[in-house]
Amino acid sequence: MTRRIGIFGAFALLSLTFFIGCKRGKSEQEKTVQPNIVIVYLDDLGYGDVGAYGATGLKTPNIDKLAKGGIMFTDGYATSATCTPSRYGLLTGVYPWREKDAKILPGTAPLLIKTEQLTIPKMLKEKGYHTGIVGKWHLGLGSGNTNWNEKVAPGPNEVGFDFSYILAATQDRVPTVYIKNGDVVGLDPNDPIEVNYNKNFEGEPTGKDNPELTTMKWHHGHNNSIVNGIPRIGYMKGGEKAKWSDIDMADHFLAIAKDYVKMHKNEPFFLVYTMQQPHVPRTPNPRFEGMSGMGPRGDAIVEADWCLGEFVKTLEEEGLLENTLIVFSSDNGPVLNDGYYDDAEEKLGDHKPGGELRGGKYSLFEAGTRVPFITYWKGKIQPTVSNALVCQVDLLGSLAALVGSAEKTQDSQDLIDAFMGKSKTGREELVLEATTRTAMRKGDWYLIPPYKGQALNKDVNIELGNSTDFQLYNIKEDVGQQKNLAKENTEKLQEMIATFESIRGKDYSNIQKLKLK
Ligand code: NG6
Ligand code: CA
Repeated sequence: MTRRIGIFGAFALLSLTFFIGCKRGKSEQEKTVQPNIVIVYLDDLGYGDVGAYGATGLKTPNIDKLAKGGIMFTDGYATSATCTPSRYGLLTGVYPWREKDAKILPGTAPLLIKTEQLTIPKMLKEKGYHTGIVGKWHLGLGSGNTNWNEKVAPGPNEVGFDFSYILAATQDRVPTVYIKNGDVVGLDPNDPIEVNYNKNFEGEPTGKDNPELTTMKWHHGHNNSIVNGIPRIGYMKGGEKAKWSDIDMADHFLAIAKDYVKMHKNEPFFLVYTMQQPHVPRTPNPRFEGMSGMGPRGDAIVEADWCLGEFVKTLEEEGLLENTLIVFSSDNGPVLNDGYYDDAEEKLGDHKPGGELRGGKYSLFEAGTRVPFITYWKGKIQPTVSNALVCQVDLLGSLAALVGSAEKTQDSQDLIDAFMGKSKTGREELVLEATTRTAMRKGDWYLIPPYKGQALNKDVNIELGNSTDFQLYNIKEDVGQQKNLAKENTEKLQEMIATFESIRGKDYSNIQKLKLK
């Protein structure tokens, strides 16, 4: 009897296991979409800087290849018109204006993302991904008073990246060294690094006092410590051997990004490859010099395009291209003179870095945040042009949906169907930020609330979008935002204000008594 039950029991158990096994096998199969995911992110590349987006004077064959072989978004946005907030929005899926410290950070700023906060790499790690970042960081490091001669933490590795190889802030800010998983690369312990953003170190030359030591001249800002002949923002002493070579930076990051791919090709990986081009100081490798005919800014874009081509070639050679989703974009719009005399304005010719859009980097007008935005997945995404309204803040929610994660945030929408080309519907509205001011796009309409402050930043020669009146534009009919319809179309204005305030709250303007209210 016992034996019969035993046999029966064993049989039942076996069938149950088989049944569960089948079920698990099936559901696992259903949800195993685990492509590699790569975000290629440029710094200050404008909407009009790419051939596929209309540039004629500047050749960007490799970006164009992605645009033509994938989805070219005409209405894709960064969350902000400057770097730090945009990167914050991209990685956390949270609008940067919700975080009061999400402003352009000095090289000594503490880590902006909270270590307990959700990020894309954390979400993907949960799903079995290996995660890496190579290139510009600019989201702060450490907890304040960083000692660059010890482990620099918390940083990228504490907010979800298994591997990081970064420059701390920007190419024009000290410290001018690479940091690998928290360690300054090539640091000689006998030559410690000191960094200060307020005070120079005694006896150290500066761009301001020693112009004879500079090979690149500063126009505004950028007159502190001199590294490789380039005057920077902030003071730095020591770390001679660890200092980067500016003209080799693009090659250097490319080599690290390629190695990362080769090293992790046998597991799903997520790589954020953040190039420093065409941010200032523009230091394309001499082999790109003169290639654009537009001076260093154009040459740096040609160089970045080449880097992208080489990187994609590596994916192809490793047999990964058909199993890799590539997202290409820029952190904010274009600027010509961002603090150095480098012929960007003088040699521009007919080229329009922002295309037909008004404004540029730092601006609440469209060229500040509307940027090239492409998704590419060979064999999976059918080439098309999409006018879906999409934003980098949506990548968290969308990639979560792609890999079957339930993670989400308040601001990040699941637009995976738009990113995969299954739908041309994006979000309904989007709040955009530029140096703590905010505006909103909804449908074809664009609202800029009143803000105090200069209308034109004369240093960079960019219209910032400030006005004491509300501005309302129909960007379908008036892509260059020339005709303010706020007084003509009060009904639309009120509707836009209502939506804007429902997201943003009422405390958004630096003008106390808002007009028309
Ligand atoms: C500004 C710098 C500019 C650039 C920018 C950050 C001055 C006068 N200007 O403060 O050159 O570094 O910060 O750019 O210092 S971003 O793309 O990283 O946001
Ligand atoms: Ca930038």
